[in-house]
Parts: sequence; structure tokens; C-alpha cells
Amino acid sequence: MKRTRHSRAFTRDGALIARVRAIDHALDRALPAASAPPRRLHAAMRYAALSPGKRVRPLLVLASCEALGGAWRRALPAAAALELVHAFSLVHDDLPALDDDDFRRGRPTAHRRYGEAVALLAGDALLALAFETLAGLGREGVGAVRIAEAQRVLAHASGSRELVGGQVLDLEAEGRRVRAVDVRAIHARKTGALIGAALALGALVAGANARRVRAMEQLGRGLGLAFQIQDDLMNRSATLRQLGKRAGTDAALGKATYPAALGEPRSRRAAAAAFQRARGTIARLGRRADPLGRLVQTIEARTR
Ligand code: GRG
Repeated sequence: MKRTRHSRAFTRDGALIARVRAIDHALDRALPAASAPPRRLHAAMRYAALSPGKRVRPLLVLASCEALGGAWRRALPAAAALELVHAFSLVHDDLPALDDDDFRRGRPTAHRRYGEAVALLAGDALLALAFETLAGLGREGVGAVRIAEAQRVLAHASGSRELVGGQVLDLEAEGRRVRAVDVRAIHARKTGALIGAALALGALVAGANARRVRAMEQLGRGLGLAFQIQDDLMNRSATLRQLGKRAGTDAALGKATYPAALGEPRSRRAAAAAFQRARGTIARLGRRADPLGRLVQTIEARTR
């Protein structure tokens, strides 16, 4: 199966590109070498995690840390951990038992490239590796209590009450008429929880108190909702070349999406309102949050 290149870069911002490189370096170091046995499993894990995604979630971890006065480089183990959970979720989501997709990030999906059994196991191993990688915050001088709280936040966001649970609700809603409130509940779990965890982890590394960590998590949840509404809208109108994954799949599978429940114009307004609320919250954080504000603008303007 041939590759299909993304037609547009996610960002041309030099500072963001430098951070994506730092994130990819952290991922590369966290992942086992492709030459280490079992080679096929490790090659599949590297294929899924290092493929050219936007790295939105780890970028948010770094920007959240910086917005609260931390040095963003100290948050790299948390950023890599978040991206490893995301990579696991994409590998499993693409499997024939779930969305049965054959393209992701402009390449054949992991199960197309490595077979279903190895892709399933690579997803499992990526999830386990995320928690091992998060423990690397200790090398950055983050205290054990904060690391334990970061582990709890990431585990909760990845589990049955959030990410995996959202996917089950998503499956159950397939082919049914759904109300906006139901779609919102699915999106909050499937996408909002992990983006909320990204902002919470950055805040934890920065040394923020519990109230501030919760406030950052809420900011992330709002952003996650806006992000998933964008995803729903692009799935209807964009192309395989633009997205690096098949478009039109939500309608074909009868998925619970914002446009299906509310129509396109109201969905666009809902996403814009969620971004505006996020921008307002970020502006109140002061100048140190400017990079976070610019990242959110980049996300709002995305075409893939
Ligand atoms: C345990 C069998 C089993 C399944 C779990 C966790 C899960 C299935 C599915 C997760 C749900 C999911 C994939 C939600 C989609 C969220 C989303 C918008 C993904 C696309 O994110 P981007 O645009 O992608 O950030 P890139 O490729 O840029 O990283």
C-alpha cells in the first residue's frame, strides 16, 4: 500500500518545530530499538509512535508547564508519555474490530503494516511504556509525590472512565440517532480527557498547587472538545491527502459526531466558542502563557 503525504504542514512556527524535534527525540529514546528482540514488536511500536503526527498533546504538556513558570524541557518525559498513550489509542482504534482504518498519518495503519496480532500487542506495549517513561520525571528532579499524582492523572484519563470508556460509548452509539448532549459526553471522554491530562501534567511538573492543576485540566478539557469537533468537521469535508487518514468514515459508520447531531454551522460555532473560552482563560495566565496561546491559535487554524 502506498504512502500519501500530508498536503500541508501543521505548523511553520520555528519554536514549535524545535519542540516537536525535542519531543521526537524523547520518544526515540523511550522506545526500544527496532533491533532489540522481539524485533517485529519493537519495529511496530516505533512505526506507530514516531510516524508524523502533529504532536499536539505533548506540545500542550510543554506549553502548560511553561505557562506556570516551569522550564519546558523538564516536562519532556511527561510529554513523551502522553504521546505514547495517544499512539496506543490510535493503533487500537484503527483495528478491524474498531474503526477498521487502513491509513493513518499518511501511511498504512500499524495492523496493515505488521498484521493484526502484532499491532494489538504493540498498542498494549505502548501503553505500558507510557507509564515507565513518565517515571523518568524523577531524573528531572520532580518529587515522588508529584510523579505518583502524574501517574494517577494519566492512568485515569486513559482508562474505562475516560478514553477507553469513551470509545465504548462511541461504538454503542454507531448507527443511532444521538443528541448533542450524548455526543458531548463521548467527546469529553474520547478526546477531552487526554488533552485535559496534558495540561494537568504540565502544571504538575511546574510545581502548581492542586487548585491550579485542576484549572489547567479543565482548560484542556474545553480545548479537547473543540479539537474533536474540528476532527468531526474535517472528517466530513477534507481529503485523505490532507488528513493522512481516510475522510468520510464517520458518516459511513454512522458515528456520533457534532455535525450529525447539530449540523455543520452550529458545530462550527460550538468549536469557535470553545476556542474563545480557552483563549480568554489563557490570557488571564499572563505573559508566560503566550507560547500556550500561540499553540492554541495554531490548533484552531489547523487543516489536518
Ligand atoms: C483497548 C481495544 C482497545 C481500544 C481502545 C482508546 C481507544 C480504543 C480509542 C481512542 C479513541 C480515539 C482514537 C479518539 C480519537 C481522538 C483523535 C481526535 C485522534 C486524532 O488526533 P490527532 O489529530 O492525530 O492529534 P495525530 O495523528 O496528529 O497525532
